[in-house]
Amino acid sequence: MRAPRQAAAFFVRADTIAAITPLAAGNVNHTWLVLLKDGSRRVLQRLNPAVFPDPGLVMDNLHLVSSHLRRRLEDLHITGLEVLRVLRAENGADRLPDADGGIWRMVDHIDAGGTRRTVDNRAQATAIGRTLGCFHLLLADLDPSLLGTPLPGFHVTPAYLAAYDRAVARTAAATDEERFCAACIASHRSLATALHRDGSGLRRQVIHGDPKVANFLFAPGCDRVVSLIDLDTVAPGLLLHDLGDCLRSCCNRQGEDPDDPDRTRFDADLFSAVLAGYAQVAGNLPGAADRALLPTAVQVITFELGLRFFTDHLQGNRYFAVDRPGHNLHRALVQFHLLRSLGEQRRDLDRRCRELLH
Ligand code: GN1
Ligand code: MG
Repeated sequence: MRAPRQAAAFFVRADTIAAITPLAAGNVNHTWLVLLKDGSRRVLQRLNPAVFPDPGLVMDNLHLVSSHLRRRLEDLHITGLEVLRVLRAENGADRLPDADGGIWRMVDHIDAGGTRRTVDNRAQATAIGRTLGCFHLLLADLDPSLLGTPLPGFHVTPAYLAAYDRAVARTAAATDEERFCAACIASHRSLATALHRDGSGLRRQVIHGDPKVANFLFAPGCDRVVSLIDLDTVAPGLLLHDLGDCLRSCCNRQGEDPDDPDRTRFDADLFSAVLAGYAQVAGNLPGAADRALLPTAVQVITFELGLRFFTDHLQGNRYFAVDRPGHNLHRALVQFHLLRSLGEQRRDLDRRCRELLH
């Protein structure tokens, strides 16, 4: 793997670079902030080849979706939302391959925005809901068959469950925390197929694939969203995958890596706030089948992410980057406590959903 400075120098002249610092961004790719001598900023990323088998396809999807979004924003005269812009080297290339199959790319830094790890209030939750609604609405007319599949098996919950079954057969749960995760999986197995029934009537279109809180950029000091970033997982999928994931993330006030996983709760008021924002913008995009299964979808995606973290823990942390031993187990515990809290509030969430989406 190249050094970041060498990769950055492929996209911008080496003598224009002032500093390169790591950005604590995602769980799978590496990201750096590149400061240029003229004061402007760029974002340098290396796509992890162990996760994305065909990074070129990720780039093609990114171009297709970002240009569609820009065109639609212009057509509809929507202002205030920025779309990620891929930068090209002097020779026109948008990617620099590494020998191991990974690729480097550079994107514009959206100066108007900063990330948050958690949602702190209803206004932020509503702003996120509105932005996701807008994103879905803008992509509703993009032919999904034009996009490749960046991550085979992504959001195929039964396949994650099968992978867990294989992993646990080799490395059985040994500690109390591992046994808690295994028991939680055993009692929620039926969730794996809840969104995977043929002829379900659920809406399919191009979706974001990873609309967690940290991927919404907020204007500094206020509760306005300026961009939805991280378009590596854009692909054909269910509207409910995005809604489920966004709600899973937004309604967990402690975030995905708190000190005390046992205290993780699903916040029903934030659920209403996200849905209210979404309904304002994209109210009639979800059909009757989507609306009926929405609270289930939040449970499915929470279960799925818990499974993914726990399986990765059992397999020796091959997929998600970890900071410390037990990190993926800790992350899995958070999702399973969230799942328990969701189950306890299920009837209330159904009622809120019926009131807000109709
Ligand atoms: C990963 O890499 P990042 O942080 O954008 C993962 C998502 C998970 C998320 C949980 C490609 O996203 O599916 O929901 O972690 N992305 C991939 O934080 O697997
Ligand atoms: Mg991501």
